[in-house]
Amino acid sequence: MSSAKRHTITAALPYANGPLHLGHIAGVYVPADIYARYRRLTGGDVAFICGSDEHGAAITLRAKKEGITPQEIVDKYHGINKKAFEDLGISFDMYHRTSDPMHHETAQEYFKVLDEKGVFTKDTSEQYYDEENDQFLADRYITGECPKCHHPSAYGDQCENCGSALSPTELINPKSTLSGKTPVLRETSHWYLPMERHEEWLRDWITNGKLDGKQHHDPKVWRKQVLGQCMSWIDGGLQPRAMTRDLDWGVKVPVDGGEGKVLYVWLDAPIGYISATKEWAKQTGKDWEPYWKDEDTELVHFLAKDNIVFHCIIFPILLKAHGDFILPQNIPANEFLNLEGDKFSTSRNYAVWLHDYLADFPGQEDVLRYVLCSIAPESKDAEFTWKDFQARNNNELVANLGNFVNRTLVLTNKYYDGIVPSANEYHDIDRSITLEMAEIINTMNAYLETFRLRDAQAEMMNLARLGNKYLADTEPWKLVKTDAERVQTIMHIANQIVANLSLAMTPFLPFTAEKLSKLLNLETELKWDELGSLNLLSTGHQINKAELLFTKIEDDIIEAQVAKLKSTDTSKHKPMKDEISFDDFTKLDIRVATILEAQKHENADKLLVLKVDTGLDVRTIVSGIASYYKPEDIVGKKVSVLLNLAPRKIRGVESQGMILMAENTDESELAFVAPEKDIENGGEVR
Ligand code: B3M
Ligand code: ZN
Repeated sequence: MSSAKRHTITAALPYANGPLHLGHIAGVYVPADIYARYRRLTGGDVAFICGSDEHGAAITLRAKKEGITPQEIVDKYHGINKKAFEDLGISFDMYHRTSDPMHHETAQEYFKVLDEKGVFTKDTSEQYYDEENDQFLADRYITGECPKCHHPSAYGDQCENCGSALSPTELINPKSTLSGKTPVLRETSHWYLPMERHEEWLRDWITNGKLDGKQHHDPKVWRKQVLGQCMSWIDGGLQPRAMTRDLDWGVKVPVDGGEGKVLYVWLDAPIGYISATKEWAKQTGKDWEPYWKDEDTELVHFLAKDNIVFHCIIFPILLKAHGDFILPQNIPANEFLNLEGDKFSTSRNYAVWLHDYLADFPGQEDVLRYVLCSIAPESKDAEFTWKDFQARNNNELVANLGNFVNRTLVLTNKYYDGIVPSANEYHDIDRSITLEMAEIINTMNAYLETFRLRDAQAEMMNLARLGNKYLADTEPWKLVKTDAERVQTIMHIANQIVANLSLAMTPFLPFTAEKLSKLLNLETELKWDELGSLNLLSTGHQINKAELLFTKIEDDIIEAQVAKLKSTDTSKHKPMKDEISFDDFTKLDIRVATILEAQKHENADKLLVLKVDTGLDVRTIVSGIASYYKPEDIVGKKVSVLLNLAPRKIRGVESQGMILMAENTDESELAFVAPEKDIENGGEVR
């Protein structure tokens, strides 16, 4: 049992650039919530902290894509995500946001302390620059091949495939994500964190759990893949890392020379945990500082593996370099959850969104919590399938947990009008229940203490299995006519197991725990250290009528979800348009043509104005291909032109027809559609 007086538990701040999907929930938020609830139940003074991460390229790129401002993007998704967490019972004490002025002040104050302490080095270097968009490129503004694992689309600051932290100049064949073009190099200056200076203490802290010569934590309780990723990063050689950016959206650099620059989002966001704690403390009349500065506080960060390096290396350096702050005791990062054989993908819209699940499965929040905890990717990537979701609900929640509780409550109402009967003489089987229950509870607690939440939940379910087996072995429904006293004992014990279950399930299934507490008519909250007792419900206690805790999920519901997933997955071609007749097609007059001239549209960056020889005439066509082609590169190219499209003015220029283009669904590439042999201008496409 942790001896810490206080528990500061953080969950990675989701970017407020889109809705949450089940991969986020399984990887970070259900595990964090289980742990926070467990710590509260065991009497801990808990600060469970999260909020929206509202800066960085992830936000501004999404805003650009949706044609709205970054503030509008974060306002939209902060609200959606905050409500979705609440509806799933993720019990944050504070869900804050990094666009809040109080966070800006906290982050700027923190930066000034580090700057005054000489923690940073100031350096001028060549950085990638997109001339077309007049912007330096960092983080998600630039993409290229990862130098470590050769994943084709790593970001400028990180490869999400192998987790490596990168610098843009390390990328192979870099491209601007704004223009798609190869960027140029330009000089700029930034504040750098010389991480190599921290290698020695970091190595000792991570491998031995030691800090400043004292035992800080037990490294054996850290997950192997976390240790592995940290050590490969340290062994790979820590590099200086730019902690400021040439951007206008973010926390402004608060010292001279910082004009036009903001804090790197991975400097700003983790400080968001601290500012959120300050906000919580202000709202609850507490002092925030012990939660971040007192050695007697256990600090734990919940996150997914692509955030390990920021929480195990960069943020600890920033915490230690500041001097006032404690370091995390554990970072139980999860691996990734995949979906029906593929990766979750926001950009491809390939996901089960949390808000969709909550709308489609009202009252079944705990089913999702249960399934995601059951398959949690604690040591390796895991898979969510709708079939497995259905099976776990029907075979485990309904047939095991729900069935045991229902049988006990129904029989207690049937035999005793809902009054818990007395326990008479114990048989061996009764005595063994106490022992088996104690063993299950001890094992569950041990798993909870060491962040093995999936195994802890499985132990909780073993309580239901124990109860079902007890009823099956004692068969009170057969004895009730011949041995009433014996049945009283059996039903007394069965009710005690149900009461233990109602308490043990609380961290995992909070909604069901509350419902069951009402069915048991529990006036006062049971205490966690009472778990294992066979006297939680005193003889004579009146329980309420039985109600089903879970309901079977039928095949048609699952089939509809699978179909929905396939239909919204934009990566496998957009869904086919409505069927047309051959006559409809013959109305289109498509010809082979040649581009004679090409120039940029003077009023629109994305447009080119083309002079095209169609074999019948030479005409002007305006085309939205400026992001993919330079005018000088396409003169003389063969193209296919839709001739008989009604002429229309585009930004003041009349366009007479349309150039046919082929485009990847994710808009990663676009190309002319042209005959693969030399067909003359005017040749018909049919
Ligand atoms: N916003 C989550 C991500 O990388 C990131 C976490 C910040 S926690 C300080 O998707
Ligand atoms: Zn990589």
